[in-house]
Amino acid sequence: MAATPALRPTSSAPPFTLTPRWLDPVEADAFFVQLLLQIPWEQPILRICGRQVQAPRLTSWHGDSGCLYRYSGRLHAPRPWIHPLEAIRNRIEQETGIRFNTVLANLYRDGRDAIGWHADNERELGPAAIVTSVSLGASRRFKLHRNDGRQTVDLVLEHGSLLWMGPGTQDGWRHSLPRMAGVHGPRINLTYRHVRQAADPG
Ligand SMILES: O=C(O)CCC(=O)C(=O)O
Repeated sequence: MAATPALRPTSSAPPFTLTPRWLDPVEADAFFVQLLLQIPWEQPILRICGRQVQAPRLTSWHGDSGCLYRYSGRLHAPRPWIHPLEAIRNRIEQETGIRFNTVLANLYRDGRDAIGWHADNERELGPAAIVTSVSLGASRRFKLHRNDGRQTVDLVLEHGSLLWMGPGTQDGWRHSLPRMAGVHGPRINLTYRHVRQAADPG
């Protein structure tokens, strides 16, 4: 499989690239409805400063069996792939040549749901992790901030867009999806990742 240059940033640019309308709108509509209905959404509990709080979003973790992954203070075993998640993964893999064995699905019910500043830099993802993020449903603002404080980038993640977060994004930047007044519709986000397993080199 050949890598698609359009999805790859140049060395002088930030290590992420947004492709709006990566999915055509009709296809994106169909995936959105299927995922909304088929994913067993749950509201995770986060441990913050010793307190347990409900995350302001619903999630579901899917992937190859054996891809254990620690986030929000807990070790998660993935649920099996479902057709729409696998179909989108196959499309990304065909275009990039990169293999992803897990996906975290997030459902933001409206503009009150959000995710705070963080990096997807868990040990299981290895150094130079690549995370590919597909957005469906309501458009939301997405912020990236360089760890050295020298640059902040605001993006709008629209229905059907693909955000490629290449090597250097998770170790050099943090990202967040802030609350957004006036957003009444739901948004689904899929972040495809490669979780290292015992058999992986390195
Ligand atoms: O919803 C988004 O676009 C971002 C999701 C995210 O940051 C994550 O799952 O780690």
